[in-house]
Amino acid sequence: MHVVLLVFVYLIAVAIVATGGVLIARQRSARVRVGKGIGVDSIAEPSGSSVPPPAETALEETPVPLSSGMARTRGVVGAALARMRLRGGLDEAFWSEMEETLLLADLGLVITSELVAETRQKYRMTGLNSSVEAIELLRATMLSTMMDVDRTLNLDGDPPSVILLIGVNGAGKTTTIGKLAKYFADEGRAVVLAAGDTFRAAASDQLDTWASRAGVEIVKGAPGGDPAAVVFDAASKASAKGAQIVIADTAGRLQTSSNLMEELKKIRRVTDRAPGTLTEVLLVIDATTGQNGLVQAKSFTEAAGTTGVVLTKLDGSAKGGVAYAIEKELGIPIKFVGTGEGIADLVPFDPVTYVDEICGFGS
Ligand SMILES: Nc1nc2c(ncn2[C@@H]2O[C@H](COP(=O)(O)OP(=O)(O)OP(=O)(O)O)[C@@H](O)[C@H]2O)c(=O)[nH]1
Ligand SMILES: [Mg+2]
Repeated sequence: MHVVLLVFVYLIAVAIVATGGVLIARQRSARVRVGKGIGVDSIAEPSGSSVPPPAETALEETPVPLSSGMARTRGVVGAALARMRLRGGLDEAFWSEMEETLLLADLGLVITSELVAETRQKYRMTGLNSSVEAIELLRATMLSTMMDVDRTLNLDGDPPSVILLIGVNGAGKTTTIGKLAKYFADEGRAVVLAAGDTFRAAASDQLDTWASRAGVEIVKGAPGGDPAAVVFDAASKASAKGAQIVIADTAGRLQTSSNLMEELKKIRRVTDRAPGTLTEVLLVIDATTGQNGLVQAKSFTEAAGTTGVVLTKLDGSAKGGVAYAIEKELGIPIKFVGTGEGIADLVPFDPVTYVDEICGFGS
């Protein structure tokens, strides 16, 4: 009887220890995923750095590379062009098919026609009749537009460097800010985020969570307050604290809304008067919007002087051709690409990988 009782007590003890372990593990993972909230109105101290780095952090911090992020484009466009390469000789239909295939990547009708015409002209000069040569010339033609572009993020001038993110609703501005903040923080730079989206109620809390995860500071304003004033305050705080970089969020807006585009101009003007230097105005474009991204790029650049594009959600799109269209037509460099929702899923734009995936030379 005593033995049975002892075994029973032992089993209960084992069960308690096991359940406690699971709960502790769950709490740890929740802290890592969500991060600690920052409950200070103006400027908050870094908190993410105190979180121990368990295995999940390492997983989360492995960026999805550009080639994997372009899997959909490769599947639709790259695969078709790779098949065309194997064809051998070519005829008139080959060029129409090349045009139709590139249109699937949403390069746009005009840009696609120009690109195919240019490739075809170069091809005529080879005197060959080979589909391999033709697709290789397409690749070379695309690269000749994209290779010699300066894609470095400008941080020159009096510190802090202010980086402003603009774009339509839901493009990925706030998420990109979180990723950039983490990137700079990992490099050992002091970063202050400016919660310049004072329009949407939950926007500054969302940025707060990213600040916490990246372990950087944040300056917030009153809900409905002046976004330009928030950016000014963040630049002033960064200057006072000796922080090198300010990354400013803005509310999403349609490029057709003239009032909101005027507001962007004001943010720019006020930032120019703030301490530091406005070094980058990054337009965030959702790759799934395809050709509309080109329209957005034109309008936002007229209003706010875009210095570079961040193309987000390329992982969810086969329409990444808009990156080529933007560089070819507007000459605005694509600087970064979003390849996923994780904090590390922001990679520098690499034209060789990009063109290879479109033309079917990718892995
Ligand atoms: N798959 C994928 N999702 C992304 C990427 N970038 C952002 N997202 C998602 O896109 C959604 C919108 O992102 P936000 O950062 O809130 O977009 P926003 O431009 O700040 O939106 P507003 O402030 O409402 O204008 C979120 O669900 C993000 O997780 C990316 O590169 N890949
Ligand atoms: Mg946002």
